[in-house]
Amino acid sequence: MFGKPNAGKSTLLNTLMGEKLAIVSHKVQTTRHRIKGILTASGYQMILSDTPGIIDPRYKLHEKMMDSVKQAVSDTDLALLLMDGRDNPVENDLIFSGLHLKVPALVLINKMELLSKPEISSVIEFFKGKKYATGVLAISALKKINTDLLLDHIIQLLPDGEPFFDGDEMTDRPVKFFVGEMIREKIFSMYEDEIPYHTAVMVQEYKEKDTLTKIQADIIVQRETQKGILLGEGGNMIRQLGTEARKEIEAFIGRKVFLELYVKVRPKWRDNEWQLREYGY
Ligand SMILES: Nc1nc2c(ncn2[C@@H]2O[C@H](COP(=O)(O)OP(=O)(O)OP(=O)(O)O)[C@@H](O)[C@H]2O)c(=O)[nH]1
Ligand SMILES: [Mg+2]
Repeated sequence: MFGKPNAGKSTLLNTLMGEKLAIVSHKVQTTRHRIKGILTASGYQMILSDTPGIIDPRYKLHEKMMDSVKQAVSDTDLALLLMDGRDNPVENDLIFSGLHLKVPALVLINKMELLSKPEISSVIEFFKGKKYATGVLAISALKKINTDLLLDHIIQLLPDGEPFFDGDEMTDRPVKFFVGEMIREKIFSMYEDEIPYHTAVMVQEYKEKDTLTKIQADIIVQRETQKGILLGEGGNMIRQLGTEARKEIEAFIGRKVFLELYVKVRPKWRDNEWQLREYGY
């Protein structure tokens, strides 16, 4: 899946998987890593990749995000090119052709429930003539409109092959990764302005004890002032963050969780190769 930030790629991954794997927010640039969802049914297995929204890189972090997009482009059998139906088709066309795809592609006009019928038809018409577009389909990833139809189209366009993964595997990422992502999602929903973009989360400890799982994570920010905002008055914000993230993690792993969060200041981490690597980028 490829497209601009906020097109709905992560939402679509979750809808197709029938499980929340990828974090979602109304803010742009939520996804920073490629995440694979493995969908196995009788007769097929498909590996769906969520990718970061396509942007012009301004930091090393952005470059790494775009590297993961390129990597996904180079090893896909079928590209899903997603756009917010309300967005400018010409701009999206530029991005899609810029991928220089050598594989079939379906253009997906997402958020169709927000558009009128004539609006939908005109966007579909616009993309129908494009060289890279094997097909064009209007969908709603959120309201699950045409998503079963999309699955049928995907199955028809996929090459035959042996399954790569065991049927019970759902993703290529460890639980620890999703724990960090769930904390990051709460940061995206609770804090405004630059805070989510200046933040990284690193899970330092993940230990299964008898009755609960103990997790300790660092939240990395760039400045002291941001640390103050994250903590909030008397620590009220970080407590709320901890509670909300813990509930989500407990639901995900099906166990009680003891979650400990520390906020650390690391100036300019988004441009520091060594630190980016340490934080998993
Ligand atoms: N109305 C509507 N909203 C949608 C739909 N699909 C996604 N959204 C919303 O659009 C916003 C962005 O969704 P994401 O799935 O995070 O978008 P993304 O493409 O993964 O964004 P990045 O990770 O930043 O590249 C969220 O608020 C979603 O709830 C849809 O079909 N209809
Ligand atoms: Mg995303």
